[in-house]
This record gives sequence, C-alpha cells and structure tokens, in this order.
Amino acid sequence: MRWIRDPALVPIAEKVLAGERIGREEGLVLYQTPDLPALMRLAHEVRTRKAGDKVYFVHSLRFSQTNICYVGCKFCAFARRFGEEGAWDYEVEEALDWIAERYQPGMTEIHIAAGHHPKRPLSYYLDLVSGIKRRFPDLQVKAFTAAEIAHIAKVAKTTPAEVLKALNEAGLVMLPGGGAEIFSERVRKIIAPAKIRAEVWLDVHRTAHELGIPSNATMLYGHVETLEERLDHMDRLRRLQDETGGFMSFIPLAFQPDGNPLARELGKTEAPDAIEDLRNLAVARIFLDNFPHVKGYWATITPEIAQVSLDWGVSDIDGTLVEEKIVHMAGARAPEGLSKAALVDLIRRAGYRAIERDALYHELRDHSEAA
Ligand code: V47
Repeated sequence: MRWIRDPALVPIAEKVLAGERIGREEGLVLYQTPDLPALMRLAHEVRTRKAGDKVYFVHSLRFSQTNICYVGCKFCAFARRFGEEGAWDYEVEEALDWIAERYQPGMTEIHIAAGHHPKRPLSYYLDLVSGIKRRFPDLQVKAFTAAEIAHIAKVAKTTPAEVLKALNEAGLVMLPGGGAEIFSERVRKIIAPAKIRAEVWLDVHRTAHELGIPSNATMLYGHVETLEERLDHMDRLRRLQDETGGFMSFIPLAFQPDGNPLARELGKTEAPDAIEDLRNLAVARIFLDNFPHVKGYWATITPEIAQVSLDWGVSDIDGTLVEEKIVHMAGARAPEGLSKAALVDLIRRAGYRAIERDALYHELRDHSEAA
C-alpha cells in the first residue's frame, strides 16, 4: 500500500479494504492522521461500495411551524419566547398557506423541525401532518426530531410510541435526525442541559424503527466536544443500527457560531474549517459501516465543500431546502436554498451521477444524462 504515508494507517486500511469494522481507537487514529489523501481514499472506497458513483438529492421544502422554545440550547440562534421579536407560531391553516406559497411541482419531501412549543396538544401535530397530506398529497412528511417527539408526548401525557403511531397514521413517513447533538453527558450538560438525554433520543429512534418508520441521525460538531466524544456518539448510533437497521443517513452538522450563547461564551467565531469538515465526514463514512449514506449538508459546510466532500465519503447532499432557517439564523453562509439544476450541476461537475430521490430513498430520476 504505497499510497499510505502514515504507517499507523496500514492495519486500519487493511481492515477497511477487507470490509471489516474498525473500533473507536482506530477511529481516533483516523481523526489524527496527517495523511489526508489516504483517509480520503479509504472513505471513498467505503462510499463506492455503498453507492457506486451515485450521489443522491431530494427536492425538499423545509418548514418550522414555530420557533417558540424554552429548552434553551446554547448553540441555538433559532428559538424565541412568546412575544419576543422574531417569534412565530402558526395555526394549522396558516402553516398550510405558508407551504402553499412555497410549494413547487416536483417537490417530494417536506422536512419539518421546530421549537418545543410548551402548549400545543398532540391533535395540533396530527392536524398539521394530515392537513399537509390532504392539500399536498405528493409531499412525503419527514417530521419532528426525536427531541420534539419526546416533548409532544410529555405535553400530551402519553408515550413517544403512541405519538409516533398516531403521527404515522396521520401521514408521517420518516423522522429527521436532529436533536442528537452529541450524546456525551458531559457535553450535553454544557450545550443543552434541558434537552432530552441521549438514551431518550436513541429510544425514540428505536421505537420509530420498530414501527417501520425509518430515520436519520445527526451529530453537531465543532464546539466543546472531544474527538473521543464524537466517536462515542457514532458508536452508539452504530450499535442501534445493528439492532434495527432503520437509519438511512448520518449527517454531521458543523457548528455555526452566530447569534447563540455558546459562541459568545466560547469566543468561537468561526465554523469548523474545510479540512475539519472533510476529515469528519471521511471518518464517519469509514466508522459507520452499517449506515447506507453519509450526508454532506451543504447548508452548514457550504455548497463548495459539499461538492468536494463527494470524494470524502459523501453519497447524499440533502436537497433543495427552500428556506432553511435553523442553521441560517446561526450565521450559515450558504444560500437558504439551491435549485434542482444547481444541485445536479454541482454533482455532475464533481464526476458523479446525480440521482434524485424521495424522502425514503426511492430513486426517482437519474440526472446524469441531463443537459
Ligand atoms: O438538532 C442548531 C442543529 C439541527 C445549530 O434528518 C445547529 O435529513 C449548527 O436536524 N450550528 C436541526 N447546527 C437540523 C437537522 C437536520 C439537518 C439536515 C438534515 C437532516 C435530516 C436533519 O440543527 C438541530 C441542531 O443540532 N443546529 N443550531 C448551529 N448553531
């Protein structure tokens, strides 16, 4: 293996090339190696095994029915209190009108994530989901992070399983991966002390998978976490995926430092740089050997780095994301949405086949031959 300059990588590369799983210690070596070309090559080998030369994207609308939230996560620039400037809180009909104004023919997914509203009853969320399905039957509803599901259940004095069952009957088909942050209790105490614990997040996803609802998983990185804590996070996800097989995609979220207390307290004014983003994606691709996809989320890493990330293990770049708010309110420099044509171009110019998918990863169209 003459392409490997770092001798510490040789035994790891042998394992990865043989399709064997690596452990956390080996993951740490990958996080620390100066041999970035070799890391890239290994991640590329794994992504090619999983997805060949395909890169997936979805024509998707982002929606947040409210930003009212009292959880107080320190990384968040999105949440507002009742009556605070910039707060919004839509009734179901207002939400449907908001969606109608932005809906474009050909959209297949609506991704909903929002604040933990202290009062809305379960019926509100059921009406929202069933209302969307009635008015926009072509949209698959991927909605509510595990943290929101646990919160809705708490307000309704019921269990996450009952909430998931009812939402599923109303039309929800998938859970997004938000709210995971970093599972380490040490980090959660600092960045999100009032948010659900890691075990609850994992339990909600386990329950969703058992009910036949697939989901994604995220990891917020580039703040106070250590590399070991990132590996612990991915290890817990890998173990759950071994149990259920219900995760579709892993999405590292690069911390955006504007307008949130964590940035002010840490004095951290920059998001992670390109190498940190790419290295993290590559390690994730190699470590999470049982995840079908690792997403390069262009809203946080920029479309340019997302394009480069396709050589670093990424096989999905999320989607058009008309009007993404959560990371843009925290200073993300990327545009709030990209057109389908721009995404196809980005993928094709990197040398890959652009595959349009729906929320559940059914292939809808191969754009590789498009003009
Ligand atoms: O859970 C909040 C993160 C998440 C900041 O499932 C921040 O396909 C960076 O879950 N800097 C919501 N991140 C977004 C999310 C997501 C994104 C893309 C795809 C999918 C999917 C899910 O946004 C939150 C939180 O971890 N977030 N503030 C910030 N300052």
